[in-house]
Order: sequence, then C-alpha cells, then structure tokens
Amino acid sequence: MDTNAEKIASRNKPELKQAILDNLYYLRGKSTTLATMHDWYIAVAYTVRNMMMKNWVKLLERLYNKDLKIVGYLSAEFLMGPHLGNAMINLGIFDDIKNAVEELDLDFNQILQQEEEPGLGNGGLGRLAACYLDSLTTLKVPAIGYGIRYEFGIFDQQIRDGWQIEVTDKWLQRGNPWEIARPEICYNIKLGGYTENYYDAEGKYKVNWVPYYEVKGIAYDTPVPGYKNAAANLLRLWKSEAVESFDFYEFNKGDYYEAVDEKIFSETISKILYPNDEPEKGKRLRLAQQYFFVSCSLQDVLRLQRLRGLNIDGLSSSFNLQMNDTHPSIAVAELMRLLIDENNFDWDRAWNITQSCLSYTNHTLLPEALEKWTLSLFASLLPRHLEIIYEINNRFLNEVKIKANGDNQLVRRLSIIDEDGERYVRMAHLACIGSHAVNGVSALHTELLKRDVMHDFYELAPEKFLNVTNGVTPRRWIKLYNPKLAALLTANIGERWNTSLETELIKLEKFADNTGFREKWKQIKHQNKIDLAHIIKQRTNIEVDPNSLFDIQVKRLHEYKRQHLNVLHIIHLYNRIKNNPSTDVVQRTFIFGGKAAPGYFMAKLIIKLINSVAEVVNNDSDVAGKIKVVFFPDFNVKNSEYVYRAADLSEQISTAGKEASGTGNMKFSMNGALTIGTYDGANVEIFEAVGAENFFLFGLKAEEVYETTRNGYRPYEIYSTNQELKEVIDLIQSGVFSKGDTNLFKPIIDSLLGQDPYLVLKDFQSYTGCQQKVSDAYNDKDHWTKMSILNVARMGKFSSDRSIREYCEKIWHVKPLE
Ligand code: NBG
Repeated sequence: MDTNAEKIASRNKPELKQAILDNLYYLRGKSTTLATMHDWYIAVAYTVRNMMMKNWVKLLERLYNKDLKIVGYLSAEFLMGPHLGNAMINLGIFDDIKNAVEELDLDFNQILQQEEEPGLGNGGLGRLAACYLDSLTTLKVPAIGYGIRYEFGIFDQQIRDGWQIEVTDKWLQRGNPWEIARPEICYNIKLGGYTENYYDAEGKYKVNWVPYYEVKGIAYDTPVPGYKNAAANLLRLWKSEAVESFDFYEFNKGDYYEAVDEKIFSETISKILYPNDEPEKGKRLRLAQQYFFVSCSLQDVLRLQRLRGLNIDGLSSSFNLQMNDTHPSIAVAELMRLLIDENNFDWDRAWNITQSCLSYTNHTLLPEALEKWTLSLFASLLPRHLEIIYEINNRFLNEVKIKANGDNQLVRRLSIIDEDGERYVRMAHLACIGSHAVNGVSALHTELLKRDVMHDFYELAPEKFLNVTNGVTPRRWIKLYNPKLAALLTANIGERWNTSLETELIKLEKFADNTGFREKWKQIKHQNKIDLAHIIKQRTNIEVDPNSLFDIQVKRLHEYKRQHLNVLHIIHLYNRIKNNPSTDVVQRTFIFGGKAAPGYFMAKLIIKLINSVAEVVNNDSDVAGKIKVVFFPDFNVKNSEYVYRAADLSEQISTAGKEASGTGNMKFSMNGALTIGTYDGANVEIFEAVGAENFFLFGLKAEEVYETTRNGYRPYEIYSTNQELKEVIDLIQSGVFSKGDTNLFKPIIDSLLGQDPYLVLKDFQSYTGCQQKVSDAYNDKDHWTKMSILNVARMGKFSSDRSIREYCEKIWHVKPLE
C-alpha cells in the first residue's frame, strides 16, 4: 500500500492541497479558520519535507554500504538560508506547491516569508559550507555536514539613530520543521579535569583522562536535497545537554542547585554562535564548542565505521573529513585520542589514519583571524589533547630539525606552540601538520598562503598545498533568487545550466548582440530593481529611483573590505555637486548592507558614518535626483534574495591580498551586475573570466600593497597633496555629517590619516577615477547591457559544482554514487 508521502509525491494537485490541509489539522491542530500564516507555512513545509523522505531514508540506508566513501564536512558554521523555497526548487515541485498554495487562497510569497532565517553562520564561510552541501548532493556524493545546532544564530541587526543594535536571533522559537531530533544518536563529551598514566597488563603506556565534567551531544538531522536527482544528504548538527537532567547523587546530598547549575552550563555549549572579527582571547566557551562538535562528529564517524562492519584501520577509505577553517582543527588531536586511548591503537598507526582522513581549508590570511589558544586555557579544558599536541609537535619538530640544519628560527616558526611572549597553541599549524591536503580558496589566496602565512610548511611539503577556488550554487543564487532571469536563460539555452553551468552559460554569448534579447535582459533587471526599491521603502522609508544606477556593497563590515572607501567616493560626488550644481553625474543609488561584529568598534562606526551620510545626502535638495544612499538593515541570506539580482554595480573593493576569495562577488556577477573591484581574492579569476573590458579594475595589486607598506607608507602626505581627497576628509571632520559634532568620526579620520592600515587613501584616486569610467559606461545603456550579458555568460566556472568536483578529485578521492 502507498504511504501518504508517496501518494503526495505523485504530485497530483488536489492531493497536494489535501496534504497541506491534513498537516494543518493533524500537526498543527488547526482548521483553516483558526490557522495563522505561520501555521500554514508549517503545514506546507511538512508537505515538502514528506516528499523528500523517500530519498532521504534511502540515503540513510546507504550510509551502511561498505563500499561508499563518505565526505564528512566539519564546519562550525552552516548558513543554509531558508529551506522551503530551495527544497521546492531542488525537488522540482516549485510550481506544483505554489499552485496548490494559491488554490487554498493563500499568498505564496507570504508563506515563504514566514520562515525564519537559520542563521548558523557569520557570512561567506558558513554560506560556502551550505553551497557545498547543495553541490555534493546534486553531484550524488555521499556526505554528512557536521556542525553545531546553535540555539541562537547570528544576531538580527536593527538600526537605531544610525547605529547598529544587536537583537538575539530566536530562530527556534516557533519550531523548526526541517530537523529531526535523534536522541538515540548521542555521545558523551568530557571537559576539564586531569590525566593519569599507567601501564596496562601488556606493559603498554596508557593515559586515562579524568574529566571535571561531562556533557552530552544529541544529533539533529536536516535533509539536504539534491537538484532533481532523487538524492539527499545529511546535515547533522549537535545540541548539548546535561548528561543526566538531575544528578541524583548531588540531589540526594541535598545539593539540588549545584546539579541544576551543571545542567545549565551543559546547555550553554551550543547556545550561541560567536560573531567573528573579534579577539578570541579568553573565549573558553568557544574552544569548548569546537571540541564539543568535533568530538561528537568523530565518535559518530567511528560508530558508522563499525556499523558498516569495517575496521578502523581502513577509515580513510571510508571517510574524508574536511576541516572548514581551523574551527574544527582540534579534530587532529581528538582523532588521535579516540584511536589511542579508546581504541588501543599505537601512535604510528593512529597518526597514519588521522593524517589520511583529514584535510584542511584555510579561509583567511589576516593574522588576527588565525586562531590560537593559550596553553593555560587548553590545559584547563582539554588536558589530554594538550599532551597529544605536545607529542605531535615533538615528533614533527624532530623531523624538521634534521632538515633545518641548525636553523632554530625555522624550527620556532614551524612549531605548533607559539613561544613568543605568552605561549599559544597555533591551530593552523596543528591543522596543517595533521592533514594530507591543505587548500586555499582562490588562486591568489593559495599563492599568498604558500608565499607568506604557511611558507615554511609549503617548503617542507609542497605537494600538500592545493587550490580550490570557491563557488556558489546556481540553484539558490540564480534559479530561486532570480526567477525571471532563470526563465530567460532556460528559454534561450535550455535548462542544463542548472547543473552544468560551465559548459552551458557560455552559450549566452551569442545573444549579447541581439537587440531583442538585450531588451528582455534590461527589463528583467529593471523589474528586479523596482522590487528592491519597494522593499527598501518598506524597511527604511527611503524612496529610491529604479532608473538610477544601483551601486551595491553587501558583506560583513570590516575595515579590510573598505566600505569607508565607498563612502569617501559618495562624499566626493556629493561635494562635486554641491560645488557645482550643474555637474553632470549619472544618477546613482548607493546601497549598503552587512553586520558588524558587536565588539568591533570601527566597523560599527562605519555603519554610523554610512547612515549619517545617507541622512544628509538624501535630504539635500541640491543633490535630489542625483544621488541617494541606503543602509539596508539586517542583511542575511533571506534578505539577499532582493539584493544581488537588482544590482547594476557590485562593489568588491578590499585591499589587495586581504580577501581570501569572496563569494558575493560571484553572486552579483552571475546575476548580471558588473564589478568594480581590486585585484584580490577570486576577483582576479572573475576578471580573467569575464575579460578586462567587462570589469572595472582599480587599485594597488597585492605586490604593490606590500611594497607600499614596506617602504613606510605615509597617508597624511596623500591627504595633503590630493585636493579632492582633502575636501572629502575635511567635510567629515567639519561635522557636516554629524550635526556639528567634530568628534564622532574622529577615530575613522585618525586611522586614515595616521596608519591607514588598509590603504584607503592610497587607492582613493584610482577608485574615483574608475567610478567615473563606470558612470561613462552606464550612459551607454545598450553597451552596458551587453557587458552584463557577457558577465553572466562567462561566470560558469564559479558554480560550486565545479569546486566540489575539484575537491572530489584532488583531495577527497571520492566518486559520485552509481
Ligand atoms: C572567509 C573569507 C572570504 C571567503 C570565505 C569563504 C572567513 C574566515 N573567511 O573571502 O574572508 O570567501 O571565507 O571561503 O570567514
């Protein structure tokens, strides 16, 4: 007999409608008269989820298949974005569900809008993990994404009086229909305490870790559907809980409150996602989080290996475990501990397995973002791991010393332990030593990794270092979030672009000169701009003109990303128009979006500056109809739907050598925006792909950045000799944008005139000059449209499918199913 789910999967419209109504009734206990919009959303979500179940259960059964090699993607962040629309696209049931919903007299878009953003990541790194899960599944590579089920994801951003206010993200408050709790899949995690050693009956040296306390990690599974391929994968996130909800021993002693305290601490571990870009110092809970999810995941991997009836010696034929940045790098020591202490392996065998299972992706060159933990913190939380790390380090340095020929500096530089000043464990060193492959995320980034940050490691083992340039999934970023463009693509080049972006998109090139096609292209962009203008009006009450050039910079706020360089250009334009009201400028709308880390003062001040400039510019009749400035609040995956597709110009203006890759740059260009950018991260490869004539390149190259700083860069000299720049800075300083307060933006001015660590002033002239070229180009709309088409046509390389294929071939050595 057919199950209900299978019946639904026949996609017969009346049955879909009935399934939604049934879910409303049986799962929400509501009739149509009682149902809120959110009840309806839940009912629709369960209907869609039911339709993935068959594929998913099949996958779960396949995990027991001995011959399949599984990718375990270890990541502290997964920024999945809303599930409903994406699942509908991937299951190929978008229109069916939409129609069924509309026949129930519901507004489909309102239903989609009900879903809370599952914001379990900060930005690019977490979103990359989500794109990779989509591609892994679409390519039918068996994979498990392992991470943390944070109760509170990245904070919601509100803007009050121009300042960022952080609001806790209570994404689970109204339930999460996409996850299934698996209380039967749980592991104990030890923390703190001390170790004791002894010799066992066979005279083998053994260590026993006596923890100070233990917590329990419980699996929460979310299905990840592939694109129209009947495949599914698994996102398994861990939630921490107390080992027992009451410690009966303490309870009987009468120490009920102590037992409750311990329960509270246990649940704190998976409570909240840490925003990045803040000093790590002393963040004990963060190290506990990292260890918590890594240990649960590795124990799960070993359990699966046993369930498959395989022995652990062959682990690397069954699993490749990818460490997404250093956040999971404690995996090196934890896998060693599990093998040696809990499975009786000797060191060499354990080390062999560990190294051949693990690989590491580096995502940053910024020295302050390279994780390190003080020895004291490590010793107090993970005493056994510190011993193991010492041993790994000793053995490693002994080998190094043979090659180093008495070069003690080299040995110090390579050591896992940083001995300069306070002693630290350097997690990138641990990750690198414990992995069989290390990769950067764009060609330039990998070169710089090899040349600078990991140079000594590269010299030791050059074959370990690889590049895999990032990519993004065209399913979410084009098909779901730009349906009009997607339809135009499909109508002209067929639908294979969805899964073969690289070979198919290029077929658009031949339409670039076709007037009719260009007209349609232009109309789609225009409609997307009208939609964004509408949302902007709703959320900020600012009226913007869809006929203006939409110049957009959305990404986390950081000085190296140089949102303030963008602001200097806006003020420069403003100043030009004020000085000469008849100045002929291209009408522009400058749109910003992005969150600043709560503890990052400068980033928050830059948000305030953007909003302050916006207030002045938007209310000055002299510039009305010429420039507008908008800060779009709470930029996240959900809101980004309206943003990327509406952009004419994409701002990718980081100081060269600082942005590891960028992925927003890809999303914009794939949706028809032209890029103004530096020669940094993946911009370099986008520039090469779309061609110099279709890209607005400016600024110093990475080499020149190093040269400039090495030679004693003096920003003040630039300020005092560049009249246009001086006027801009002086305008900020005068208090024009701060209601006369000359102190408010002083920290920004002081930084720019003093050190200017990100060479904003140095690149100012080149940037404004390039922006002039943008304006000139925009005046020729027809040519602009041609450039836009060519950008999209040539972006095929930046599909995450291509990235995943490269990981499979170069690093994981796994093959797709079947
Ligand atoms: C970020 C880089 C981006 C890159 C993403 C994904 C971190 C530590 N790094 O340039 O800043 O695109 O990773 O690789 O978040």
